[in-house]
Amino acid sequence: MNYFLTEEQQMIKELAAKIADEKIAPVAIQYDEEGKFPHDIMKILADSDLCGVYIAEEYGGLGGGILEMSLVVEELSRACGGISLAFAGTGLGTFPIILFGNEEQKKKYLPDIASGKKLAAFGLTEANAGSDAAGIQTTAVLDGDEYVLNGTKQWITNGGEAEVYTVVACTNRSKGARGFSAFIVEKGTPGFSFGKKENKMGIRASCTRELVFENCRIPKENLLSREGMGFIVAMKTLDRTRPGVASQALGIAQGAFEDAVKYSRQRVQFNQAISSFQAIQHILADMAIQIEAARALVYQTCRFIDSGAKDFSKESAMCKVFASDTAMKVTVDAVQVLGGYGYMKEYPVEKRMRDAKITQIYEGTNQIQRNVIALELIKESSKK
Ligand code: COS
Repeated sequence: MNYFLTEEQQMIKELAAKIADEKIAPVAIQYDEEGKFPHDIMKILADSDLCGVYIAEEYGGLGGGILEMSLVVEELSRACGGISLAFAGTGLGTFPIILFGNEEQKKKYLPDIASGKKLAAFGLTEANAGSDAAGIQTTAVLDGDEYVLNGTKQWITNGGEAEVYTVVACTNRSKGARGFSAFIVEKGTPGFSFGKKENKMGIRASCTRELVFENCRIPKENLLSREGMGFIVAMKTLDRTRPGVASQALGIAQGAFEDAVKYSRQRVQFNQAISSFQAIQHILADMAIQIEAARALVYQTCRFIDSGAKDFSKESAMCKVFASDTAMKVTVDAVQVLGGYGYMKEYPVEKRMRDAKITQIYEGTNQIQRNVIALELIKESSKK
């Protein structure tokens, strides 16, 4: 399908694809087994100027938008859904600064992220605040010229590896969702430490840790936007980054599809390649249909967001649901096409299946996405 990418978008996609094929695919299984964080791959992305594709040129980026970011995530995820997350998780941690940072904050943090010198992470989730994001307990209390943070964030992508953290904490409990505020916290700040590295089913090359704040004092200049805006910062960030999760899912599905087609042409049973059997052909055809439909929805959503649209929570949630459900179905079917070999660790499809699962869960479960979509539909209908 021709998606009429601009020359620059095509170049970005091809560059990411080359890195994926030459540098990531050969090490993906090893990184998964060892749970190794891909600092070396991030260095390659940095040297190729890809770390800042979604950051404005004035802050050292390439000046692209959500589509450019998603093209990179898709291509990297085609090789490894875990390694790609060092890049995508940094996007999640950076968007609060892009969207709500003042000039000083942008100048201070964005150039180092754009150059790949620093990674970022986003701290919202807590042990008792997952889908119910408004249930967070971490507090930030203004004391003189500093905020004092206390609490623990859970399952934070790039936790411990990133240098820049955007963190949501409660500044006024009585105000509910309007009582949260978002802050930038730097690694190395006294009182800010990390929990152990989580042992995960998939995306094992990505690093997931707790962020622990114990009387952690940060300058009040690190407040993003103003007090009370933390929930909005989080929601507006997620509206922009959920297409990135969709792109990760899309890339994982594409990789599994390519594995399945290749294997079906090589594997001989009953004296013929199994690709000649209609039972296999129909599975491959269904995979291709779902992947192309997901790609069309993801790219169009990205373009809609990049066009300057005001409200796109529904579309963003739709592409995240559709692409992640597609990734789950396609990767399970890819394992089926490879049969016993698909179940073995020397082939990458079982890893792709494990990697796919998280895309239905993080940045808001697919059940939460369906809630968001339904509430928007009802809201739109009531206006007619
Ligand atoms: N953009 C702007 N504002 C938004 C918004 C959005 N996408 N979504 C909600 N808001 C605003 C609402 O308008 C409301 O504002 P007012 O206080 O002025 O009325 C406020 O935020 C609270 O919204 P709401 O009442 O809908 O909040 P809920 O507590 O019901 O939660 C959901 C809404 C479930 C959608 C939210 O908690 C959510 O997205 N949960 C999933 C969190 C998630 O993705 N976690 C993963 C963490 S990152 S890996």
